[in-house]
Amino acid sequence: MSPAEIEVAVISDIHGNRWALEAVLEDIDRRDIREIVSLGDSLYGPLAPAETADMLMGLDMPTVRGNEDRLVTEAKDETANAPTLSYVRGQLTQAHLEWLTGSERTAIAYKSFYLCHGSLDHDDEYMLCEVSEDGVRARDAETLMAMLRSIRQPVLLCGHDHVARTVRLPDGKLIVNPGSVGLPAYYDDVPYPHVMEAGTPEARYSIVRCGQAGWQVENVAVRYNWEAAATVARNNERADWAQWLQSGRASPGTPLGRIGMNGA
Ligand SMILES: [Mn+2]
Repeated sequence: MSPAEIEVAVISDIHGNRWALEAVLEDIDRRDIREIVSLGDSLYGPLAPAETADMLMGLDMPTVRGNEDRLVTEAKDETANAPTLSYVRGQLTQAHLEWLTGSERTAIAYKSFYLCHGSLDHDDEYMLCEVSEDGVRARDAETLMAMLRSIRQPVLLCGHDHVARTVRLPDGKLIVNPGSVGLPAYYDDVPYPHVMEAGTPEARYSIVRCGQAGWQVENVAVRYNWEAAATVARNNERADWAQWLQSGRASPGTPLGRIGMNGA
């Protein structure tokens, strides 16, 4: 495949939302895009982890492992104080868990793409922004160029913060975060309390192409049945997830969860 012919759909952070995944895969298929890569955090959440795993296993695409995937595979039996984690573990078969364990933390795909879930070194650290006591702040170009110095591929694909964002660096590299297929907003308290939000409930993904004009990114937002997903979240005692799914917002002042997204 020469660079001029590359067209790849990038999906990330599905979080067991099979309704959103189904809609995104249909959209990708409708556009006749054949190549898909996935950036991890595929199954964790109070939704439909087993059905999501079945769909993903059938796709056989380059996939990296996210922090929540690691949490799911490394969880011990004593997860009583982590009801969502224990729900996910209870739904998954041995085959699902083996598939989840099979992904590496980083990968190279179609020669031009370097895949990671969070930052290059940590699956639970954001690439494009940093969180401090003062809030969430975008990393500047200098910092990002230094972080990517060892990467030879022209395009870095990353997820984890659930917000679609593309950064073109002065050295020519492109960083693409496709946003989240399955969870458009969340509150988390690690490393400091913060909110991430897409602002609308649609499922997000990106299409990355290389043609005569160089690398181009198209961000896509797909409508799907988020009420169905929210109902399942509510039935699994996660009113916080239900609210994030329905609104794409997790602002203070809206009914936030008792615990953060990573609070398991
Ligand atoms: Mn993550």
